[in-house]
Amino acid sequence: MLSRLRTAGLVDIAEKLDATVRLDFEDGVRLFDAPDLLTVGWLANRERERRHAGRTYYNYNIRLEATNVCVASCLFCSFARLKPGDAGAYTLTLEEVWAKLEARAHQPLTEVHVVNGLHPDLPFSYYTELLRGFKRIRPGIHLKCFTAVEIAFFADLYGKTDEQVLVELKEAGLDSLPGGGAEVFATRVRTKLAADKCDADRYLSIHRTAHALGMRTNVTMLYGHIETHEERVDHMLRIRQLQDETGGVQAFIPLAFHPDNNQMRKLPAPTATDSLRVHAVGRLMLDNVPHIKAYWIATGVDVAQTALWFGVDDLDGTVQEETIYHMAGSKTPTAMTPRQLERLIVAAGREPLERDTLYNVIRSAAVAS
Ligand code: V47
Repeated sequence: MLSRLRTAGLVDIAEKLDATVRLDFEDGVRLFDAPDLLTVGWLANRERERRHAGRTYYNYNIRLEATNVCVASCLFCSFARLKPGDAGAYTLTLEEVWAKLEARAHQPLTEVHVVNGLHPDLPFSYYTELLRGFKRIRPGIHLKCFTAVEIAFFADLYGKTDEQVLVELKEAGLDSLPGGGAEVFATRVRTKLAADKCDADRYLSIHRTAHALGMRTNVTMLYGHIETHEERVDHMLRIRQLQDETGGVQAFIPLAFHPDNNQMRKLPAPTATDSLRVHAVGRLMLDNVPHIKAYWIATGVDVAQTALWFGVDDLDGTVQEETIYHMAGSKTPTAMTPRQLERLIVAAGREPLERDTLYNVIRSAAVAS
């Protein structure tokens, strides 16, 4: 391997990793620029195995999107509709959203993941009642709901501080925050793609506050559009900095840009090799974040499975009811059963473990081929 590392120009990075010396900004850019993807992947896999050996996590979850009405006009979004009444706009009643969870009474779900549009007219009680209803239906279920962007929007709309919003949602049953809305932190990209969203500092500050309140969060990065390698590394380093402060980030989730039915449809989707590389560099740069997740709905199932040798130790979960990516052109199934996930993991030579949202192991599967 030494000669391969030498040819790839990555010996010094391998040595730093061996000595547990942190990689810096330039190292990150070099990992993106190095042509030899397999060597980058090999390094990332070493870091993955140091932390998790072959263990690979997934959970039994459901995704619900209560409304797609959204005052923001993010260029990459195919899901949102600006106003109630616009073609395709929907807002479910609380009873309709709860009914979706009730319909899954037979499934041993452990998590509900909710992301909504930024709806201008709903009362705050819609969200608190939504959470309370979920807990009434399934008292033990973990509620991973509302991105930091939604928290900022609620604070501005309802005249509360970010912390007040988080406290009130927590009292109503919120357990953790999903990682959506991070997009790319660099101002150049964020103002072009997602001008209406809260800026990077506020996104990170909301995660900081959530951590101080005892909640865990995930952080994403939308890649494969107009961002540079430098901007990707900058994004990762801002997450690393937050994590040094709080330790509350559970997983980093790169999200592959999907170009269908949105204002960026002229751009191609990222390639498989780019997807593998982003996950691998994420593992290498984010030395303090425990898990790197390949969201199979975004990467595609085959790439997610291959990524288990490129730094990834988590495949999200069963998902079910996904719309954001399928409206943007994802060709994956919208759901996978635990058995399907386990088969994928075993076929990749890894060990499947069903986890809850906080990475407590629920079941270690012995899966037949
Ligand atoms: O923030 C929207 C992205 C995110 C497109 O926390 C798009 O466990 C690609 O955050 N192409 C929402 N991406 C999804 C999300 C998520 C996913 C999986 C796990 C977790 C977690 C969180 O979806 C948005 C945005 O970055 N998105 N449109 C698109 N056309």
